[in-house]
Amino acid sequence: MAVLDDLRQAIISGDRERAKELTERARTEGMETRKIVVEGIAAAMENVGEKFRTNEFFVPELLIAQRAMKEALGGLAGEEVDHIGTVVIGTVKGDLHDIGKNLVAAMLEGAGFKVVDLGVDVSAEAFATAAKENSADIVAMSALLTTTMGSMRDTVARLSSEGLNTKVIIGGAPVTDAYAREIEAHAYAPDAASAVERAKSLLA
Ligand code: B1M
Repeated sequence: MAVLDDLRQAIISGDRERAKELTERARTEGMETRKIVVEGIAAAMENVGEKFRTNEFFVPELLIAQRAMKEALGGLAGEEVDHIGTVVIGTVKGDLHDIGKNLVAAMLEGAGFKVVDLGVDVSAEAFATAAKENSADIVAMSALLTTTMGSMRDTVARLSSEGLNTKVIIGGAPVTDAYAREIEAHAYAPDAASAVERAKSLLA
């Protein structure tokens, strides 16, 4: 679809205004929100991630594309969809990396979850409070620093000490499946697409 091709291109090249305008146009044309997110916005960011991995893009391009992604998501504001579950997501305490987390959040939203994004530097207490307030099915945590991974353990412990039976999914470059098992998180996902798959299976 031409509008989605143009939207992906606008995000990859970091053209914020065009990204928002194209998202709004896709919506006006009656395209499903999920399709716009999955095939437009998230697909563009996957491409950006790939360019980053192959050294075609560096940090500035990554950040510029991320801003365009946010603008595009803004073009969907106010859209009501039937949600399949609620996810509270954030980057853990002490950690300010949010590009991967935002990608995971966008993919979850595209898959039909209601996503409550707490941003970065999120404490165990803040995760627990938000999980309670939003009756969350899932708490999703991202960490990019080895030094902040411990915060995930603190959050799992906090959710448990507050008697919340919210499922926990974790991810981020230094995080592993073994670590998830060690801290008794319910799932680990290596990338945004598998985060969606794991989250869906946690609802079952
Ligand atoms: Co920082 N940084 N950084 N950084 N940074 C890394 C992570 C690092 C590996 C660079 C390096 O040394 N080679 C290193 C960490 C080393 C370590 O601990 N192992 C590092 C460091 C050291 C630091 C600082 C300490 C640097 C300093 O100040 N001395 C500092 C820390 C600040 C802080 O957080 N307190 C810092 C700062 C920054 C910037 C602000 C400049 C910027 C972040 C901007 C932002 O996010 N808004 C930044 C960046 C951009 C990076 C790199 C270059 C790129 C990270 C990224 O966005 N990747 C990174 C090096 C690298 O990865 N090559 C690096 C693209 C993104 C799409 O991938 O986030 O991995 P990623 O997400 C993936 C998966 O991991 C997964 O899905 C995503 C998409 O598929 N995923 C999940 C992520 N979260 C998930 C959650 C899930 C499931 C999957 O479930 C809930």
